[in-house]
Amino acid sequence: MRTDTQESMRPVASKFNCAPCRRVLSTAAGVALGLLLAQPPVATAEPGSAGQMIAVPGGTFQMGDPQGDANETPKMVTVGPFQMMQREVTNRQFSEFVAATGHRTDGERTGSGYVWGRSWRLSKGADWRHPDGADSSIKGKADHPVVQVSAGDAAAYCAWRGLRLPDEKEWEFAARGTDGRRYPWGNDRPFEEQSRRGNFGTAACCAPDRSDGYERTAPVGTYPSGASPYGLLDMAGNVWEWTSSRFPGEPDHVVLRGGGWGNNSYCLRASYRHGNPPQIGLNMVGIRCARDPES
Ligand SMILES: [Ca+2]
Ligand SMILES: [Ca+2]
Repeated sequence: MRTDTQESMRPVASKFNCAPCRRVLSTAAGVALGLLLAQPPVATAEPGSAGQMIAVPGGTFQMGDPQGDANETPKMVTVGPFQMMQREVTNRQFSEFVAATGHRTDGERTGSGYVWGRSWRLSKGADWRHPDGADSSIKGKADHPVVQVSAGDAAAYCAWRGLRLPDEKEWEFAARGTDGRRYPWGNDRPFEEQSRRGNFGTAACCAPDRSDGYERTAPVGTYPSGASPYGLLDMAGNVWEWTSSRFPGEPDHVVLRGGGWGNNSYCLRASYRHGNPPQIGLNMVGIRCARDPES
């Protein structure tokens, strides 16, 4: 069952309705989720420019959220061990891929990409080098996450690095571990007591918040207090991340996870699911790669 929350990411202005994004999670419910069981990150050195890979041990966890959307009905899920990039793929990293392979993104081929204003609009000339439209650029944003990449572009990038996209079970496990926490850092809201745990939007869905100095993307890893139990950064916010999973019941849509710079706390929850057509790029959607453990 799809909801209007999911429609909020769809690039169809007439369908835009982010009302569910305004849902406020009760503090009592958050507290009731219990104590957190933080686990130290286990990092493995990564040669080249792929960035640091984090070893995620795998295990069994409750996927979903009883207070979330209908498609978040909790169920017990087991994932095997894998590794995942500590940070989102940056413009610098993606430019290395393009320089080496000549890859042209779907946005470059079609000559347009979706840009968020008060709604999603298809912007001529928007692509990964011009994330917010033809007149924008990535100058000074080498360490910001690459955006305006399709699911195919994301998979091609990961493959070039010898990696792959995570499926959504792996993604959710990496984001929240096994203790049922709502967000990567725990159950506290993304911004409390001067501690900002990610790059996200205002409480009034779905508007960017420039109070952190970043109206749209921020350099990857800017918010260390938002780390997941395994030490992954920006799993909530900054940019949504493509997975390799098809959206249940909608095989033409691919699951995105994590929320972005324009979303409020409801959409930043580790269990929140959204589906998009795989061929489109948006200026709030990026890449994080995974791989199987080294044998
Ligand atoms: Ca911001
Ligand atoms: Ca993210």
